[in-house]
Amino acid sequence: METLLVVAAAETPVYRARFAQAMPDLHVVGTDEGFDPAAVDYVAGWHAAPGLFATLPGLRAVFALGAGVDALLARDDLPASLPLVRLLDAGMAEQMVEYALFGALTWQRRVHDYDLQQRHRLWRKQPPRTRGETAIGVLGLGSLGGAVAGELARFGYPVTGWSRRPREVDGVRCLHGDDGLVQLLGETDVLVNLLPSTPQTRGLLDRHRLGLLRPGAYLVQASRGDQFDHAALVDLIDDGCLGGALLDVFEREPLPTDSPLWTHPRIRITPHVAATTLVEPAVQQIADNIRRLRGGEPLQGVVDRRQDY
Ligand code: NDP
Ligand code: OXD
Repeated sequence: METLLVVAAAETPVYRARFAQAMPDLHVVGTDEGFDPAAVDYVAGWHAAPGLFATLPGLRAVFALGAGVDALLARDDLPASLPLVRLLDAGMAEQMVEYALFGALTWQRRVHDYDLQQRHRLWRKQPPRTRGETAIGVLGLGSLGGAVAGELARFGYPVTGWSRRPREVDGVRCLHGDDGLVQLLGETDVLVNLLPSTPQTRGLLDRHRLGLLRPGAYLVQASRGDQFDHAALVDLIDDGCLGGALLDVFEREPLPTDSPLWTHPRIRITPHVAATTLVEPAVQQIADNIRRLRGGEPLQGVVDRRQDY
């Protein structure tokens, strides 16, 4: 019988039980109990102890319990020949749509302006903004970005998306390439970043590129914290060039308590919860992939090691 090792910190018992139920023909073990490393065929998890994969000689595939695989790719115990498989949507796209919509509405309905006024008991109407005049830019048009771009367009926002290769998303103007990025930034009021963290995207939103956004624009940063310049963001907001930001991800998580981002009146912080992995769809997707692997069928969500996502 094949063995699946679950590595999911405090959630290990929950995943272990659910995998065992979904795949009775699989021996499911967790890092919270004793297991024979030589017997492990598959790992499903995140935050595996350093070096763990090197102790599993029979490992056939690693299934990430998340969409982003930058942390797994940064490890030195995961050979490039081993299939690394990530979650595709698995209930996260719907949550990400809600998060991006929350950011778009925060800018459109001037939530930060009115929050500041409320602090001063100030009753002052600001000029209204319509959805039609709120230009949304979405960086990344994959499982999550594609859903976000499409749903925000359906909600009535003019949406432009950007990807590495040419893409088509219903109702969305899709751009690619360096010129496409410059064009998107210059026409965007609300920028939603859903690019994976790769050598090409780390530091992408630097001072120069953030400065290309429309005056007063808003950043929704939901992918990874190493893609934007924190200090430049604060400076640009303080100078009035940008209107604020909704930040879910940071270079260091938890965000250190002395970070100035915590107390900035035009920055809203959430603790990496824009889209949370849901046990049921995650287990179903991984179980389906294990069945595919056994049947010699192609797996869904295999990471392209040449592109790092
Ligand atoms: P996908 O791999 O499905 O999509 C990635 C998109 O980014 C694709 O459209 C891809 O282009 C584009 N892209 C990648 N590299 C570049 C580049 N150099 N230039 C331009 N476009 C590029 O990823 P997901 O949508 O599933 O997830 C996106 C990210 O969201 C994850 O990597 C993770 O970091 C983050 N995330 C955050 C969560 C949170 O709670 N905050 C939860 C889940 C995920 P192309 O279409 O051409 O391949
Ligand atoms: C993910 C995440 O990548 O939670 O799934 O950030």
